[in-house]
Amino acid sequence: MTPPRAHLPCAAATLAACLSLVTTHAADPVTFTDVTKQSRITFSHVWSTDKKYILESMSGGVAVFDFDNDGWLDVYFVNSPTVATAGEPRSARSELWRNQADGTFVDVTDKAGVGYPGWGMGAVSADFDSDGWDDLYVTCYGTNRLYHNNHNGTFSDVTETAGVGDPRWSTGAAFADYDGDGWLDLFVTNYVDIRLNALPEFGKGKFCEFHGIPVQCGPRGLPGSGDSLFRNKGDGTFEDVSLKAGVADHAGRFGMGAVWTDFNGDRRPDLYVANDAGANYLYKNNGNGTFSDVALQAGTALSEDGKEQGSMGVAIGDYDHSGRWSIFVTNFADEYNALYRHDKEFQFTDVSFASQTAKPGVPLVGWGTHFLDYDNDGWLDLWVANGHVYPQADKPGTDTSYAQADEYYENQGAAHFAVRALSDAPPRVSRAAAAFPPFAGRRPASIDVRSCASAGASGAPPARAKASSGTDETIIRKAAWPPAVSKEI
Ligand SMILES: [Ca+2]
Ligand SMILES: [Ca+2]
Ligand SMILES: [Ca+2]
Ligand SMILES: [Ca+2]
Repeated sequence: MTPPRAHLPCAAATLAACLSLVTTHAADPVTFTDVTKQSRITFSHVWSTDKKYILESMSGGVAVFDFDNDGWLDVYFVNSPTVATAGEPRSARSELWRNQADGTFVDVTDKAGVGYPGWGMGAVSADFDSDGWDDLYVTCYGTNRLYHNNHNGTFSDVTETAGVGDPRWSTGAAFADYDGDGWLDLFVTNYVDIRLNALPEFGKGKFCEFHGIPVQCGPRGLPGSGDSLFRNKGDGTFEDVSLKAGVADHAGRFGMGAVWTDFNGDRRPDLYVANDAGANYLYKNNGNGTFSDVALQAGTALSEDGKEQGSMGVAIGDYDHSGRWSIFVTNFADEYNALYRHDKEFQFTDVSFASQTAKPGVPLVGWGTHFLDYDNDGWLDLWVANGHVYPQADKPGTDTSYAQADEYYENQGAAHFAVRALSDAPPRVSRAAAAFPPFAGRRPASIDVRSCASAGASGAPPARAKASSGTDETIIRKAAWPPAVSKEI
């Protein structure tokens, strides 16, 4: 058991809210309180009003990690410019906020030297060099950044030496030791192949309208980008093994969330990749440095009726106490969020409608998601961050809105979930969500960060880390587990 404590590790947030979860005992209803103001975090994501380009709709990830090893989780917010400000390298400042262990945070970005990674999308932390200090990887439109933690509050950009820049438009990223050599390897999803000097014209074309209203173009109709797997050589450098490992994504699907999980218990992490507007990948680790995509036969590639869905976020968890990791995937509006129950080794059943998680998400655009036992009843519940990509969705005739309420689903323990309202959270345009492990402030074994583009899962310890991205508003919630029911992870 985790010892009781008076103060819990506060998280943070942006324009949006920092939501705290407070329960008194397992039977009480969950309530959330916005503590952003008290946390003193003032980060605000840069945004364009009209979002005329898909490039402006995907950023806003967040990483939660203890960069200074004081036992308190700190928060890194990713920022990005707009197309109009793209030529100004300092127009968008990403920020690192240090947890002061009293419910407040302080901006330590300038000293840390992590304010301007580029056109940031998401971030993930992991100790890639096994020196005991978590490092930071930021996915970008353009070259990604690997920041080495110097143990003194500063970071060094080691991207070039490490060889993990990947100049394409990257969104999700996740670390795991896929080959069992003791060194964390890095998988990166890439999204759309798009150039600033050749952007598709707003509202022009069949993939550039929504309910008859002109909107940004894509991703359908635009070329996709392949993905990358970088093998950690243990000497500060990585080797691009995407092709030989069989995860290069020759099809050029629009990669978003990625999460490593050992689905069949052979101690070799497998990989799930959520692809926007395309079939998702489930890469089985063959144990010899290669992977096989078994998503179609496993039943986790498509919707129940065989349609490609606009997948963004992924959560992994044993929500039904079966001893197997199941998969939850968030999708676009007019699609349902998919819950794939893991029945046998690499055999899943889509139980979205039966579990009652499907319908509530249909009008919404789902992004970051987590399995998390909010009410400490022993059953993993679900959180989904929602928000449309088109500000034009607020126009009459769409039956939806740009800002959308996040959702959480209470696991009722009989393979059913009930959607619950957040009492303290107005609708927003959310992308990312970060779960704070029920660890009462101590450094967790694995941190889970998610976003528009990424995935991961609380309650499931599958991956060492995950990345994410989001948009204008990044929501982090503070999860405070009552001491009486705190639990180990
Ligand atoms: Ca800290
Ligand atoms: Ca390190
Ligand atoms: Ca490795
Ligand atoms: Ca629960």
